[in-house]
Amino acid sequence: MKNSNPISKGFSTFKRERVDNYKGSLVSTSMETYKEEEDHEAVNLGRSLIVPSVQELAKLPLTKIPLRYVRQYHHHPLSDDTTPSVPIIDLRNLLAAASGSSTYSSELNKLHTASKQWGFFQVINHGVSESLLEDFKREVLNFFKLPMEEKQKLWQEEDNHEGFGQLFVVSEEQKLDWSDMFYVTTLPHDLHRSQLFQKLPLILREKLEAYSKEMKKLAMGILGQMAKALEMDGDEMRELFHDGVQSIRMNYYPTCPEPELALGFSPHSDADALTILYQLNQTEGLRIRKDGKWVAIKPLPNALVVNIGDIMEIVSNGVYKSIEHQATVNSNNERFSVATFYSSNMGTELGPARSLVAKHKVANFRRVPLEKYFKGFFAQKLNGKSYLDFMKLQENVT
Ligand SMILES: O=C(O)CCC(=O)C(=O)O
Repeated sequence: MKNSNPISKGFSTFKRERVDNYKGSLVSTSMETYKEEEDHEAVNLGRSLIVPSVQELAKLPLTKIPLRYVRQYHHHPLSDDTTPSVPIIDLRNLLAAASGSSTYSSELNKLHTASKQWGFFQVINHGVSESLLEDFKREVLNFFKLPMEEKQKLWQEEDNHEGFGQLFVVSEEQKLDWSDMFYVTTLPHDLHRSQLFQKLPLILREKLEAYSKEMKKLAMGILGQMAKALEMDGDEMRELFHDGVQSIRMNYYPTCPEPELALGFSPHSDADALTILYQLNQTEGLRIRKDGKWVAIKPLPNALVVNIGDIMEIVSNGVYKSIEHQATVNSNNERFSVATFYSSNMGTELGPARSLVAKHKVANFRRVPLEKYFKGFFAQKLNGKSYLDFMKLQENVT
């Protein structure tokens, strides 16, 4: 069933019994009971309650934000100038230099250290053409500028979270982020929700397809280098990821009249293996948690931000770390970003790489079917790194 208008829809109009039914279905997909159940939704990995458009809200002459967006402040301190900034990896030194050269070894070592200690790095000389980045950016900006009547046709539906809206909203009481997003599964093609794809503006669809292809190439290139750095069997890495699940999330953070009270994106770690983030404009907002402080990641021209997700932490048997991050908002500048999430192949089992378990002589995480893992992730409110705890084998927790 199609939703009612997301702007005029009040927070309380969602029927109570529907919420309760919904919660019931979440319990049955919880990660604690990996029981096989009849699956009528092979490609439906999640849903989220429908919430109003923040872009429309931000057009109103507000001096205060509605209570549902006000956070209780708790914040970890911000880093100061003594905190180093996130490492920068020159991919040309990895993908084009001879593998025995000192340039290659020192860049591989930087990648390994960044993935272990930061879980985040920026990549330069990544090989994605500037013209594609520019074209895609223009179309994403135009997409968010579409009139609301057009966007409504692309809004999330009650039974599936792809489209415009917010993710991870599981109750009417939950605090909301000061942002709108558009979420879509892009690869493999048979996971496309074709009814959504067909409604996208043609030019955006073309650029999205081209961008998605480049992001897969980039993710596979980085994963190959990570296999070398981890001393993991390269064939095992390729086997796990060659037909991986990719989804893309376009984020729009409008200016906010009370930025110190709101969050653009709640603290979370990503469920995937590798995320590649394109910060479309030069507005800062991304913060990562490092040694108990929030460190800002400054947008660098022509760089992409890469981060380790929970799947990579699991596959690497805990060597690489997926790091909590969040997005802040500000009163002067709107912000746009696009996150591309890359995960292992659907239909596979998620768990530590067998070649690493043999090397480490211990498995630090359990094994579960990938689809169950995703359904459990999307069924809950974002809460830092808590979802990864489901996967840890208690006796080996680090
Ligand atoms: O916009 C950002 O900087 C953060 C986005 C993000 O964390 C996400 O889309 O998962």
